[in-house]
Amino acid sequence: MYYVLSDLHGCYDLYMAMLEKIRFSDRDTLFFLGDAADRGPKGIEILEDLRDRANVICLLGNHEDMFRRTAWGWGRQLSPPDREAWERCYQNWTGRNGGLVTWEAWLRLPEERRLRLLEWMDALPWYYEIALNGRAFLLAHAGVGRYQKEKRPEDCVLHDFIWERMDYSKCYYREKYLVTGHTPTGFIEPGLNNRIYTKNNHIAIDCGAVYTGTLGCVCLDSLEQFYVS
Ligand SMILES: [Mn+2]
Repeated sequence: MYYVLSDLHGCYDLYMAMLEKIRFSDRDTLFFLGDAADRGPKGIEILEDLRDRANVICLLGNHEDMFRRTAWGWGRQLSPPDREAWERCYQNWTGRNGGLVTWEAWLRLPEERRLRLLEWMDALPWYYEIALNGRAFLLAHAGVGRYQKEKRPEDCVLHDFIWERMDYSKCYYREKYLVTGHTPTGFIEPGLNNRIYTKNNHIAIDCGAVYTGTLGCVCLDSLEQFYVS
């Protein structure tokens, strides 16, 4: 079976509880749609766990992107404009976006583990397409920003997949489901009560685990939903 998770944000225990709930095995595949770290405490542990499983396909989220940009630029001799860009990236990540806990944990790692993690994040795909049981899915962290009907995923830039917020009241693709995290479903539909949003060929799975204590997961084979709290 194929399962999708996203936005763990350091909630390692919920992640493990979900793997148990879905009885995740070597015969299954897990898509993780990004944002493993930040806000919550155990992001590095989650990232390394995802990386080390042969049957996990991890996509890049905006938090992994801020993490790798900050970490690669750290301690380098940068020209003044690059230095300013790095400062902005660092402040945005560690300040507004809850990355300080991850940054401090990363600095405590031995150098070999630090570099291995960054190199792995650099190689993460930005989106993934899969067809199963007659349904087609386009998976990305946030969506397909600056959407145009004729625009293909391969024509998008990274920002489109990891930062843009979609209009969930709109059906972008008639022939496939757009599966995303990034925007907690409570913001999409306030009465949703920490449940996965499924309308207009969107499957939005970020139930805001780090805020709500509820993690959602969807099985792409059956569209069955799973929750742990
Ligand atoms: Mn995000």
